[in-house]
Amino acid sequence: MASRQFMVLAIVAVVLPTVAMAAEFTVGDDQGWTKGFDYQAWANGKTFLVGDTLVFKYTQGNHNVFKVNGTAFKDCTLPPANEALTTGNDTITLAAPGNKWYICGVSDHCAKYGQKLVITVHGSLSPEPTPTPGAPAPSPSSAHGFSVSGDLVPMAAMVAVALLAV
Ligand SMILES: *[C@@H]1O[C@H](CO)[C@@H](O)[C@H](O)[C@H]1NC(C)=O
Ligand SMILES: *[C@@H]1O[C@H](CO)[C@@H](O)[C@H](O)[C@H]1NC(C)=O
Ligand SMILES: [Cu+2]
Repeated sequence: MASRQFMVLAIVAVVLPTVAMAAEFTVGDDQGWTKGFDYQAWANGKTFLVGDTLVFKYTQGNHNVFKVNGTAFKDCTLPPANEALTTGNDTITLAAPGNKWYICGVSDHCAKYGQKLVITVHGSLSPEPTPTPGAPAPSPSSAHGFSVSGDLVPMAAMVAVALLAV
């Protein structure tokens, strides 16, 4: 029966990374995109891969979303108003690896209430991208980098055990 176990593991090894691809992250989970929420704590321990999507949810008019660079992120500098995302259900596909910065441009939400998010997007199962020079790095305590395979191995083992127990 060893070959059956191998088959199960092989199937799991092939299927799981596919399932894990293209995750959709609701920024702030149930809280959505709002003032006074610690978005760095929210991002901590999450692994963002190329192809994943971020969804910024908020009551239209109360907030908005600007994609900015590291300098504008730090200083809460707003780009031209016509670059804002304003639907209240703003979906952003993470198309390329690297650091990505998002801020709210309504009132002083960014500067005073910390309504800003920085994440690092990784290429699928590939090594760390080179950070943008001069950009503030995200918290080093986050489980980025090679944690994808680190997360998948125990997950694959658990699924394999569950399948074998049937
Ligand atoms: C960052 O964005 C700001 C505002 O959009 C712009 O003025 C500035 O030149 C940018 N800085 C870099 C380094 O790209
Ligand atoms: C918000 O956007 C997501 C992704 O584009 C979509 O699946 C969902 O139906 C939208 N929800 C609302 C309430 O518009
Ligand atoms: Cu806001």
